[in-house]
Amino acid sequence: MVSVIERAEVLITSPGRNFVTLRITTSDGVTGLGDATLNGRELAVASYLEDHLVPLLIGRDPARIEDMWQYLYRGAYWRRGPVTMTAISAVDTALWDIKGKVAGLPVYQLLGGRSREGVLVYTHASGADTAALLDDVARAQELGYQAIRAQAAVPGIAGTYGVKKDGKYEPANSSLPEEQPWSTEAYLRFAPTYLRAVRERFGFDFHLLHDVHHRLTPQEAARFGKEVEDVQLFWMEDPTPVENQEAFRLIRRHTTTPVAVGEALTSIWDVQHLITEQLIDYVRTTVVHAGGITHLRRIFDLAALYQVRSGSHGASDLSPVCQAAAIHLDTAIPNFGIQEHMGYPDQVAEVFRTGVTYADGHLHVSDEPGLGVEYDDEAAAAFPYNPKYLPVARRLDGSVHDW
Ligand code: EZ4
Ligand code: CO
Repeated sequence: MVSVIERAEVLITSPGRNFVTLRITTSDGVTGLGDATLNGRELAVASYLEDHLVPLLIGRDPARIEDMWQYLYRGAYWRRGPVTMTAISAVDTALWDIKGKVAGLPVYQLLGGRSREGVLVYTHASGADTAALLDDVARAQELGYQAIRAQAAVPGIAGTYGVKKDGKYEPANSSLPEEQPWSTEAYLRFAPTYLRAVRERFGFDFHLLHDVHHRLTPQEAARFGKEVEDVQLFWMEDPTPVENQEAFRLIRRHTTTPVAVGEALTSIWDVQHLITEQLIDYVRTTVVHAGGITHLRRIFDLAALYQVRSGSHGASDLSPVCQAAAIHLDTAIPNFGIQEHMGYPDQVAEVFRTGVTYADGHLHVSDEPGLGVEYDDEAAAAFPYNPKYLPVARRLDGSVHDW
């Protein structure tokens, strides 16, 4: 008897933050997991899966991963978009998990095997001011991190992106979007000073990263990149909003600071121009939002032709299922660059048992078949869905800015 997809369940839980997970079960009793979390829009993906994809999956061959991707992508008629692509990602990831379990192999082996011993990760350091940021960088170094992202609160700008409260950073933290003030002028005056302070105190023997988080115009980003060249950033992330890929050419013309883009993008077509015109250095698309392992591999292969390396998003809204899939892919691909590793609220480990381990600034895959992640339904039931939104940024004159 050929194995077919017998069941597909959409699981929603909130162990410290919301996660949506797809679990596919085959007629042989093999299960696969896929992350389907879209921060602040969770139920839209849950409905897309439950109402529109699950009925299409039942009875199909779980081994035909590529065909399933084409069927769900082309079959939607409507192209791309985060809700559709996150739903497709969940199916794709779950099928890779199943294929690994059926083969008795970890997913990285199915992707061609190991290209590296461990996956270099960067962690987040932040502070309410420069002194607090420096303390947090010291803490990250004590934990062995060799790559650290630095963000500090801009004086007078409450809720600056990326700053921890009580040792934790969770931007999706209110039941309606928090509105936060933004001043580009204040940021441009302040940010170079704390990045310099980090290098003055800790030197150059580690990778320093910074996330601009879409806040600057291309010209402002060019000026910022140029101004911090002496700091030798590993990258400046999302310097300007990415809808207009051509905008990055202006930044490129003015600065040698490397550029990383892609966490909010969902397909190879969204990064095609950025990659083929060599307008970026790192592509940050992820398993969960860019069409699963199948499609992310395609993006990274295109990137390799242009010496663009991977730098996948790995914030806490990407579940341990996405993280495990990312680490398998990062382990296998030739043009891996770095992987974000933000960590999770403590309760997450009660729901998701992951084989991914951290040591000396690197994450490591497990050799369990498939992705190596288990989902505990009983633990998950104790954490019901809890609606949360990302903030909205407003300029000091009250107009909406990119958050
Ligand atoms: O704002 O994951 O680099 N990391 C980031 C994150 C994103 C959130 C959005 O859901 O930019 O903090
Ligand atoms: Co970012």
